[in-house]
Amino acid sequence: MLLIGVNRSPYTRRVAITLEAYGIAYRQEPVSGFGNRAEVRAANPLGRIPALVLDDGEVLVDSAAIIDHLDELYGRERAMTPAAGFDRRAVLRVAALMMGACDKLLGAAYERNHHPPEKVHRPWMDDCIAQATHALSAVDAMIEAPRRYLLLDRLTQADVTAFIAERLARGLGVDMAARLPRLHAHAMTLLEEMPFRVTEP
Ligand SMILES: N[C@@H](CCC(=O)N[C@@H](CS)C(=O)NCC(=O)O)C(=O)O
Repeated sequence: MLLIGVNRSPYTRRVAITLEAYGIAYRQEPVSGFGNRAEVRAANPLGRIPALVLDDGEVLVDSAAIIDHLDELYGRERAMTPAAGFDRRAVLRVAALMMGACDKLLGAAYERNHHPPEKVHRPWMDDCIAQATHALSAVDAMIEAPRRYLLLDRLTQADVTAFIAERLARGLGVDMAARLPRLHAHAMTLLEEMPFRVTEP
């Protein structure tokens, strides 16, 4: 399998972490959505990373769709998103909040990085960051006592998505250690685990 995208992208890293956690062999082409338009568009007509090229040449796009396939491959019963029921809904809820937070944070980053300085609308950036921080706070509040994983006493996509969103928020200048210390500590603990450590950009 070939993973297209750089791990600086939270969506790509989510897929890379999942591949590592499942022990699935893959190669990676570290291209970025903005820096390598032609290469990325060759795999994904929308020009976004990640894309995953399967061994028979089929190309999957969008981290959620890619992970859905990896879950199928790995075995729904063991997957990091449970197959059914309350546990599945609980994991999907956190993942939706955290991926939505990434979308908002990237919206802020795009505002900052893709406009001339005099055209950056700071109130819009702040609104995006506030929306993301609100979602991150909801996950921080789930961690009433220190614990290894957010849900189900095992690694799930709730942890993976919380990890990447926490990281992105810090990158945008949110002082996570001060503002959301439980989530920050959770992310730091996850970083000790192999799938998180080896995908560090
Ligand atoms: N919903 C998509 C989002 C992917 C995405 O927005 N990727 C960014 C990189 S972090 C990108 O390629 N942006 C380039 C662009 O939008 O032109 C997913 O989950 O894979």
